[in-house]
Amino acid sequence: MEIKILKDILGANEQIAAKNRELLEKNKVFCVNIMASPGAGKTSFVLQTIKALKGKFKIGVIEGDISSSIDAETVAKEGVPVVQINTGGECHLEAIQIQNALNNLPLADIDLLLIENVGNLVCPAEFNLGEHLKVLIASVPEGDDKPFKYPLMFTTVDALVLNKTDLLPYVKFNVDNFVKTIKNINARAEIFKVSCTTGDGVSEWAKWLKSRIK
Ligand SMILES: Nc1nc2c(ncn2[C@@H]2O[C@H](COP(=O)(O)OP(=O)(O)OP(=O)(O)O)[C@@H](O)[C@H]2O)c(=O)[nH]1
Ligand SMILES: [Mg+2]
Repeated sequence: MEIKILKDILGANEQIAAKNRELLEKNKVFCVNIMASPGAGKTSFVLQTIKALKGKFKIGVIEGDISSSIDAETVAKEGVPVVQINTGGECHLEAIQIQNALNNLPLADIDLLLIENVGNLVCPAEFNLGEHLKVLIASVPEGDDKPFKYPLMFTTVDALVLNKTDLLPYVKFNVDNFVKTIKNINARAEIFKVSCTTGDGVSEWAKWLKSRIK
């Protein structure tokens, strides 16, 4: 019985996600769903991506959080349109919330839409939003064993960004093993090593994203 309920929720979500994708394509908007655990650096990564690409694309942002508009306020300072979704307790964004947010964004004036999902390494992976790309940010202080513990998230994404590489001298984290593990469980994922604090590696990510948009 429980399984049936879950199927119904996911089925309804898929239908709305497909509608979101239609609306995005009608407006020529490329959409990226950014997922990660709390504090991995999603907002910092959104800011770095805006900085790297704002001369080339008109960017919009959807911020997902259980509560507060802290991240939306931070991103709005970059002068891009932002909508904050508060889930009120849910640990992930769903397609219906994105549908609502899309109705509140100037889609005709956006080429690239970045969605910051709710900080969580499990639930967001189960819900398609209508996005073109799913990106996971893993960060050095979380440890290099996370692909084994949260496999769905790591196997679902199109790109894996290892953030906070500036902390590598201080934290036990084997980058080579981590990369090897990702390649084993998700061979198609592009892997980027970045520091959102120093800006290291961001240009490689921006270049790849640009190529995907075109
Ligand atoms: N050293 C270091 N700190 C970073 C880096 N990127 C982000 N941080 C710090 O990590 C903390 C969390 O960053 P956020 O960008 O807010 O992370 P988030 O994933 O958006 O967090 P939530 O939205 O709360 O889940 C902040 O103190 C950032 O300054 C990095 O590359 N290196
Ligand atoms: Mg954030």
